[in-house]
Amino acid sequence: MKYQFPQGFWWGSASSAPQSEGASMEDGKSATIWDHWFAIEPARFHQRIGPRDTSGFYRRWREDIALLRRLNHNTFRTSISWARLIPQGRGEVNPQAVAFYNNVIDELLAQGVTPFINLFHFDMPLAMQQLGGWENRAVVEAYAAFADVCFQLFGDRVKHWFTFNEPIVPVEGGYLYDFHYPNVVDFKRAAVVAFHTMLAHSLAVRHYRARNQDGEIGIILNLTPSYSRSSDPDDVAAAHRADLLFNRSFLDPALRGRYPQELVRLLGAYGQLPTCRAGDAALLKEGVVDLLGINYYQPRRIKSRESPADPADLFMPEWFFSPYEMPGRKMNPYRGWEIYEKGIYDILTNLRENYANPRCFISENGMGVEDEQRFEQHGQIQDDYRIAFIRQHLQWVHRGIQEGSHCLGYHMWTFIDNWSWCNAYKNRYGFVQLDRASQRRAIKKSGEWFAAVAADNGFAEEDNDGRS
Ligand code: BGP
Repeated sequence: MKYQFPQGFWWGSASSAPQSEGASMEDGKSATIWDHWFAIEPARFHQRIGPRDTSGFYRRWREDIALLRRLNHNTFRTSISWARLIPQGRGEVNPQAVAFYNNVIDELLAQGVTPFINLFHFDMPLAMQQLGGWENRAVVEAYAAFADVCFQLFGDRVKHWFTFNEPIVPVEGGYLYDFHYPNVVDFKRAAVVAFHTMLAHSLAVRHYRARNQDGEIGIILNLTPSYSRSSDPDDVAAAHRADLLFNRSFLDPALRGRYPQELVRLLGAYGQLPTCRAGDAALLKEGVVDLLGINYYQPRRIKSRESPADPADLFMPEWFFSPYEMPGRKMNPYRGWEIYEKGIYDILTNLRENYANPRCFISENGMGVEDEQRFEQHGQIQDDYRIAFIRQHLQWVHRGIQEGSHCLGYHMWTFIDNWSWCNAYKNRYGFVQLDRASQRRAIKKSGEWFAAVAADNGFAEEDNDGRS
């Protein structure tokens, strides 16, 4: 049997400005929270490698786009750095940044690779964070103005826009679990950040639509399907609440233009709701997307708590559930994430059955592996585990499509080994190997496999190399 994908299926990969550009304080770019955090707490970063030290896309864009072509990508997602384009967060536009992004977009198009452009990938300009970041509505306005500048400058050629990548991650990292700057642990502030992010999203969507540029605008969400340990009603209720807090908190506004009543009631009961102003509800309604990007890495397994939370403790999502370590689960031990391929299909099914089957695509899926050089033979990394990972996920995507899901593409995280936040270069994700010292690039076996799949628009079941 052949897994044949619909004509025009998007084959590609995703990247982001802060993880690939480097030149993080050059040519007029100002600091983001990552530059700042690294400057004050370098020990929080694996081997003290910070955001200056990337695969150097800012200088090597032409070479990298040639590699995208060799990988047979028909689409590629990256982001525009707000701190590069508008160094103070609002006001003056940096002409060097305009020239850079114009070059990248024009070269992608010239090579037959359609650019998908995202506007925020965890990279808050420091100047904006100093105003309070997403807690301050002035920053919401500034972000929307930045988005509008991007539409104005690049919207003649870019037809697929995304307001945010994984907007819940800065909420979790920066305001709940201490893995992003500003390292706050405070649920109420986290809820404000989450709410204001969706207002910023909606305002950007409003600006985009006002321009009538004949393209589409979406958002990229990391969806983590919640599976309960058992059919015990307490486990099921716990999984349901985890789903409300971690998936539906962004999915519902993005696809339905409003928050789930149940979530509003739950947070209201604990005094954790952000303040809503006149006009907010109407604005959220305008934020319903044309296209949903789905990042899928891992499921969330849930059990009920053994004892109720102590009201004297800090209010946290875990008041409502406990994480469950399922015996026998398949793990990616390097990243500590469970691999559960069927999750990708469950997401598509949920979207089809409960969200009117939106236009969507897999915008990230991938496997970070440590010490990949040990798999090198004759100068090429033999990452058969990555090929198996992709193939097994794609089989479930294929099944979802056959059952009617409106899934338009599959993008891998990521094109070339890149800087992964606090993990820096610990785990490698790319189709292309990066030698950090020499900056030499070499296509891995998975890159060749993927290029063949893209050229064929599918792959045969029995075929280990993906060639027919
Ligand atoms: C996603 C992000 C990416 C990327 C990826 C891998 O959450 O959108 O930016 O980094 O995960 O995760 P990590 O880098 O944490 O290993």
